[in-house]
Amino acid sequence: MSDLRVGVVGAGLMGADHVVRIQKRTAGATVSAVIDPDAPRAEAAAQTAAGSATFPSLTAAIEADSMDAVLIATPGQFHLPDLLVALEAKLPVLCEKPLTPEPESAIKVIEAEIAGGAKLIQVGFMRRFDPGYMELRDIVAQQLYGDLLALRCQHRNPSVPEGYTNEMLINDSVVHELDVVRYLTDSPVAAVDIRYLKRNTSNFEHLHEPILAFLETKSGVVADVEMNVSVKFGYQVKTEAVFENGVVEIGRTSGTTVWSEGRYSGTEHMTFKTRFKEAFENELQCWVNAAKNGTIDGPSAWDGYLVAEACKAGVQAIQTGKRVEVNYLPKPDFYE
Ligand code: ISE
Repeated sequence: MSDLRVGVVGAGLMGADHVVRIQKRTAGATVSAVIDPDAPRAEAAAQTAAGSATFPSLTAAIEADSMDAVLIATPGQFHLPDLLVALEAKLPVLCEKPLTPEPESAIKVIEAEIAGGAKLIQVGFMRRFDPGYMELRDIVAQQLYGDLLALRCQHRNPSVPEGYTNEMLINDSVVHELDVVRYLTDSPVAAVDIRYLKRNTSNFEHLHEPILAFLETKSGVVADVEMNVSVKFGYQVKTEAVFENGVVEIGRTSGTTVWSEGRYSGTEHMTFKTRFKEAFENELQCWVNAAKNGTIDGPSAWDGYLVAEACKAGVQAIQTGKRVEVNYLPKPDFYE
C-alpha cells in the first residue's frame, strides 16, 4: 500500500514537531503539505519534509488534491472551520487537543461528522498512548489490587509564556487529566472543584498558581491534580493510583543516575516532547494505520466533546471558587 499523504495544518511548535515525526518516525506516511498562512513558517517546516508543498489554507491544499489525511495542529480556537472543511472533503483527521474550546462548537463538529456517516476525527489526547497510562488502565480494569479509590496526579511544567492565563490552567493543561481520568476509570468526570494553593509569586502577576483541581468521576473516584506551571526544574507528569490493596505509580523519570562527590542525581524531562515521545509516536502510528482504512484508532470527536463540557465546568470552578457539576448530552448511537 502506498504512503498516506498527510497535510499538516499549523506549522508552529506542535505542527513542526509532528511534521518531523511523520516524516522520520512513522511508517507508511509522508508529509505532502504544510498549511499555514505564515508563509516563512510553513516553508521552514516543509524544509524538514522533502517533497512537501506549502499552502496558505486547508481549502487551497484540498483543491490541489495534495493529501489523503489531515493533521490539525493549530491552537484550539481555530479548529472548528478546518474540521468542517476536512469532514466535507471526507478526509481522516488527527486534531490536536482540544477538539474545540467550547462544547457548543464541539457539538457542531459531532453533528457534521454524524451527517457524513463516518468516524473520521481522532483527537490528540496523546496520554492514552503512553505506556504507563495504558498499563495503569489495564490494572484498574482487571482490579489487580482491588477497586481504584483515588488518583493523585502531578502535572508540572517548568514555565509558561506570558500569554498563558488562569483559564488555561484548565483548558490548556488540566484538559489532559479531564480526558485521561475518564480513560483510566472508564467513568465520566461528574464534577470539578478547584483550590488555589499558596501563590507562587515568582510567576507572572496575572497568574494564580499552583492549583489543586479535584475531578470527581461518576463512579466515585476523586482525582486531585496539582497543576503547577512554574516548577523550573523540569517537566513532570506523574500519577499515583490508590487501590484497596496497593498503590501504583506511573511517570517517575528513570534517567541516568550519577554518583559524585558525596551526592547522587538523576535527570528529569524539560518538555512534554520528551516525556511523551513514545506516546506521540504510538498515537501517530495508530492514527496512520487506521486512516488508511478510513477509520480512527483513538479518542473520537465524542471524547473531544465530553472534555469540552468538563473544561467548561473547570473554568467556571476556577472563576467562581465553587464546585461545578458537569452536564453531558446523551451519547449518540453513532459513537457507541
Ligand atoms: C501544553 O499545551 C500541553 O499540552 C502540555 O502537555 C501541558 O503539560 C501544558 O501544560 C500545556 O500548556
